[in-house]
Amino acid sequence: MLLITPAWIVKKDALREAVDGLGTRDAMLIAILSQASNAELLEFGKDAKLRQNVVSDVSGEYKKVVEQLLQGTRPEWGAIAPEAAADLAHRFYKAGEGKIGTDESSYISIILNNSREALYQVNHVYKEKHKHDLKTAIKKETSGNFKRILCALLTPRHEFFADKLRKAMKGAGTNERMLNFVFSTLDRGEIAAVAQVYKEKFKVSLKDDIKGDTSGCYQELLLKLVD
Ligand SMILES: [Ca+2]
Repeated sequence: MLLITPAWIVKKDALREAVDGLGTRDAMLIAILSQASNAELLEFGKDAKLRQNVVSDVSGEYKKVVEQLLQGTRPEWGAIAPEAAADLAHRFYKAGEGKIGTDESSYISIILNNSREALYQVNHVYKEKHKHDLKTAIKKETSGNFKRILCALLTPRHEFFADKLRKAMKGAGTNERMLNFVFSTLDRGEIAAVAQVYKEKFKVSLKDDIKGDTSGCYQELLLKLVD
């Protein structure tokens, strides 16, 4: 059933589940919100009860990012002029590594008001100038779920899901919830792209890890999806 339900409905259910009951499963919340399209984010935000549950479960700077994401206004594509990328890289430095303390709202504003493509350009400039990337800067300057969601927003989509699958299988036990989420929300083309990144990054095929960490019909099903 899971596999023929439209992706946005699976995501919405997973989001509801992540904030239901005691505590929040932040890894899932971050995976859903950081990789959803604007149309999906708006769909989640329109459900008043769900929106309220999500927003009341998070706090601080992390909450600001979540609230802004649910507005569905982050540009989804588009490169920017080289000068604009250089300017943003400079602002990013000034907001974090280039000052005592951290200007979190500038970090949020830069990351949530630019497309992944634009941020890739900014990252390139930043790396040339400061010898490491934006994520390294974020890890030095921020912490907790705020750090995690900003890093998730900067990670290329296929790499993000490759990391999630690896962790779901190689962490303690097997996180079937996350495996199901990834396999039921990505289409075959995306799964193939994720499998390729997986192999490059972890030097082992996604299929081999699935064989090592799952069994029975479940394993067969996952292997079919990777084919
Ligand atoms: Ca600083």
